[in-house]
Amino acid sequence: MGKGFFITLEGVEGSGKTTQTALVADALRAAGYRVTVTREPGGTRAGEAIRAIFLDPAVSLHAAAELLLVLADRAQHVREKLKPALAAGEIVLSDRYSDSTIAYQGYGRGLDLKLLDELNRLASDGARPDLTIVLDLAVETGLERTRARVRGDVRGPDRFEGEQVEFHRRVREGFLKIARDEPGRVITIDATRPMDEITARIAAAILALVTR
Ligand code: T5A
Repeated sequence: MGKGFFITLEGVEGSGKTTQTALVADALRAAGYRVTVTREPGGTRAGEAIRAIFLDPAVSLHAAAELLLVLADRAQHVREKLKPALAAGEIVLSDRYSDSTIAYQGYGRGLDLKLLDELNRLASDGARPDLTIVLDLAVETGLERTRARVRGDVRGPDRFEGEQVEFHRRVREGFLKIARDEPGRVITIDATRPMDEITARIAAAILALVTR
């Protein structure tokens, strides 16, 4: 049983993480790798239940309650899904992880960054990404993409999509700061490029890591 690789995709709303997670997983599987695709919040039965509350625009949450919900999701996700898949030697692709907590609850909501580091440590039980891709674009472009999707859908905007543009700008700055601080782990990619070009860049970065 070999050690797996843990890859996270991060970015603002509508930056293409979900699209790219699926496309990259297909590319890696076609190349013969075993891949687990997961997401936060979600990824486990408990996590999907938490996600429903977390995103519901009709549910009002204090910033501290929001934080503790997403950490509960992570604590379960890591132990039930992430670590077993990594122990089985798989490549795990997660659509969001702990950097989202720093960006949204830290930079977005203004919670203390040191406290968030401590709590992330508890929730993640030492599971740190080997590689993180930040898909970056202007928040207005990302929000417009999600609005276009909402228009063709029965559901309305979720609790975060309904936030002010200033909130999303702080979140974006948070992701860019994380990327500047940890260049050895984080790669930033222009999320306005064509989808196939982005997939190729992410897949190449992952293959470079796993064949090192
Ligand atoms: N959250 C999460 C926290 O606050 N703290 C945390 O710790 C964590 C883990 C999750 C929410 O929870 C918050 C952050 C989030 O607000 P979610 O539904 O998972 O909610 O939200 P997002 O992750 O933002 O998901 P979205 O679906 O809104 O955005 P994606 O996944 O980035 O974008 P995607 O792939 O769905 O694409 C959006 C649209 O753009 C098109 C797609 O076809 C799609 O229509 N698109 C492109 N168009 C042109 N060019 C490209 N390159 C394109 N790529 C995709």
